[in-house]
Amino acid sequence: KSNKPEYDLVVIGGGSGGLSAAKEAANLGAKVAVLDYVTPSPRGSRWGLGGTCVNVGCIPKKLMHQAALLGEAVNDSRSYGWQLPSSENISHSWEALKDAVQGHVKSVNWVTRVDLRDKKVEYINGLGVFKDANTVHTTTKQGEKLLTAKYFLIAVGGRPRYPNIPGALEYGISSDDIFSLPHAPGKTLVVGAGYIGLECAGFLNGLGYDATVMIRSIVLRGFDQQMANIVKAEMQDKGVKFLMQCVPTAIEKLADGKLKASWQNAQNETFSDTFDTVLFAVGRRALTAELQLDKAGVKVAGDGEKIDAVNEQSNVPHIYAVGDVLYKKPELTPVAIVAGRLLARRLFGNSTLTMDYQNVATTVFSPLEYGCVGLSEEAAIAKYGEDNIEVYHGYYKPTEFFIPQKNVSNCYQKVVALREGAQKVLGMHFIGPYAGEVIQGFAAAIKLDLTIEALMNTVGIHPTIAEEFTRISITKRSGVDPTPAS
Ligand code: FAD
Ligand code: NA7
Repeated sequence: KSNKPEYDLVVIGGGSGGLSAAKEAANLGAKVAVLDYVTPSPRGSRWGLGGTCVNVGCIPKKLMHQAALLGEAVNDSRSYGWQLPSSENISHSWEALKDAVQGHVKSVNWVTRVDLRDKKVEYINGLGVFKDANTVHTTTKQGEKLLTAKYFLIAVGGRPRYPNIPGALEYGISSDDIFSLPHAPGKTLVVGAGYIGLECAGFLNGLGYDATVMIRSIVLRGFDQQMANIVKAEMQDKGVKFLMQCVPTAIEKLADGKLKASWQNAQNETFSDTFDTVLFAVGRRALTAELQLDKAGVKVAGDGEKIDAVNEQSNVPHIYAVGDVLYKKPELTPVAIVAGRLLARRLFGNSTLTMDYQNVATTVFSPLEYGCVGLSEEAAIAKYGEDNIEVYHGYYKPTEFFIPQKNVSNCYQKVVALREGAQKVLGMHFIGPYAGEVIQGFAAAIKLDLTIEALMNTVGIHPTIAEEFTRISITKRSGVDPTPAS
């Protein structure tokens, strides 16, 4: 028997990053296997091939956000002349939405499987565990299997955390469960104010459910805090409730099946209320403990969990990592996809191109979306000093908001730039409809060293909301009121 490894590349985790690397490697002629296994959530939710984004992340989230936006559009449309039945006669079916979303997810699972087959990537539905630095062990329906490879790629992503309080695991749900919840969620408590918590509370409120967000400290840690608080203000205007500086202490099930949530505030005062659903969005845990990394000699970062890789390479030279499992890298699908693809090209395609993790654009799909790229105002000040930063900002009024008299008080944009010379743009922030679509193109401009001068010399597309960025003129330093006159 030869000592040559069976595969060129074994990928552990068939999500955004793992699949991208596997397919690119196979395209370049490598012999590749992908292991993907989903451990059911504490509530028993399970799903197919494709990872978090497709099954319990970006995709079902965006669809439910869209469902909520359509509810708003139904109301707006009356003022545009649509003759609709009275509001009491318009209702929304959670079951119909859930079925449509799950139908789409299943079709993506299927297409993903076919794609792997076409590209000659072997898919193994089993949990991968390192046996040693050159061997991964797995158990499938067909039995036990040992896989040897020249290179390994850890792309296991993460799963929601639960707070360590009585009843959390038994009665709470997470983003792993909400998109396939068989019954309407009803009155919901969302614990956590990261983007996942806000997005879930936003679409639940938009679909007509009573939604409360419990916040331990601040909203959207890591994001520009002025923008984060405008996102919160708009959610409040739309009816979402916020419990500030509170942490949950227990979840109990009452005789009528409802959930009693207890919590305390910063003064240690205790409160409780009943809910139909309690959704935890308190962060995610990287799935490295299950891998037995010590057997392969792979070290984890200071957080005891993630992998601190350099150009996706771990401390063991032939073992790599991409995606959410990476330490201090943006946890976003396109980041995992691009890093995986570039890595495969370096391993099998003579490429030297490495992943640029800077200036990655992202969007919070809150009811009024928040898109951003680059530095927040506070990060720019911390890096360059207040005297060296110019912040341009302004409120704006989307044309389509006038007729239905929608709330424009939270439509706001901000450009953070260096103060000197042509004023290099460091960050762009936009709250409004289609914020992701607005920001994407500007992200390319920032990669090409966009300046305020170039932005001001760009001719807008009228009437759009994206053109607002070409009309910036008011600096925060000037103290001029950034509210438009009409
Ligand atoms: P994953 O996609 O999580 O894939 C890892 C796979 O590996 C999973 O299938 C897992 O079951 C499997 N696995 C784990 N351990 C093993 C093992 N030992 N053996 C075999 N298989 C294993 N990103 C965006 O860009 N835009 C968004 O709008 C967005 N919205 C989101 C909304 C929600 C609710 C969530 C939870 C996430 C969202 N994300 C979004 C983040 C995005 O989903 C992740 O960044 C992305 O999926 C990470 O890809 P990955 O390849 O690292 O891991
Ligand atoms: P985030 O962005 O890590 O946010 C988690 C939120 O939950 C945040 O508001 C936390 O407050 C809060 N939190 C964390 N632990 C607790 C406990 N025990 N009790 C109450 N509140 C808590 O996670 P998401 O789930 O939104 O997103 C997952 C990942 O995707 C995230 O890491 C991003 O990088 C991408 P805090 O601000 O810490 O006080």
